[in-house]
Amino acid sequence: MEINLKKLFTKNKSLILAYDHGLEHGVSDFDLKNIDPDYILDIAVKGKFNAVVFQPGLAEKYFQNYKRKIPLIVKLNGKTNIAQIEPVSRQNCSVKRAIKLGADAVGYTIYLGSDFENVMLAEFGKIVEEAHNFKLPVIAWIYPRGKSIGNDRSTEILAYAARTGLELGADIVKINYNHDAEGFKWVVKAAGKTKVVVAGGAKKEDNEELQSTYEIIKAGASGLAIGRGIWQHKEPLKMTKALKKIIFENKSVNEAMKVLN
Ligand code: FBP
Repeated sequence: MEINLKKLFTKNKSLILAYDHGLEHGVSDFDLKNIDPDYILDIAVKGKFNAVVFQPGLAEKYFQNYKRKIPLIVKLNGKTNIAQIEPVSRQNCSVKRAIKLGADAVGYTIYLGSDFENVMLAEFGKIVEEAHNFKLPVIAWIYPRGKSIGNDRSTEILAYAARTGLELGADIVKINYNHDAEGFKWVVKAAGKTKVVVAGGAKKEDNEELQSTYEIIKAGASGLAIGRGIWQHKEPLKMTKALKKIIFENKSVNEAMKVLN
């Protein structure tokens, strides 16, 4: 079945604003400004992001005035970082509830290689089936993690993560980048027709952020699903503009840096 990804892409590329950190990391990522979901929605709309990612609670309480202003991706699972156990993240929101909340796509995290990966793989399969019945795109965050995983950023394991997204029917797979610019071409290849977007990670220096983005785009990835690198930035809209130069306009790092200087 062909799933229409048009809403989430511009010229076959995508820049998504992730904001599920309040659950995943707790409030330690936030300051007085970015703890407020309205601040994030304002950036998402003014920056013309391809979508914003929320857990269902934020979607319910903050997104409702933003319907049709910005596409919404509702995360269907999530966990805190408090329990020091093998990583597992169970579904907390149904596809139907996500649709009621205005979702244009749904997301789900799989900790590949965890003792509990079987639970997440099975749950994800059901989500893909249900979401695709509603023609809703599905995004898999696939993070190799847990005691069986040695190096969670090796090119081999990232390619496995990307491939897992394809095998399970994800329309988009969100993975980390390991700064192996050549090797990442293989990672993207492994994802086949599933599109690859990359997580931002902890906020970096501007030129480092732009350089990584340049490399992943050159490797064939479709873009970023970035959080902290934008909303922890002192000028989020300028950073957004700089990233867009690389993602949508194929500009160099130097040209993108001009936006920030
Ligand atoms: P960042 O760009 O801030 O890294 O956000 C991407 C993201 O995947 C979020 O959607 C998610 O909450 C977080 O990273 C997960 O972080 P971790 O790798 O620490 O589990």
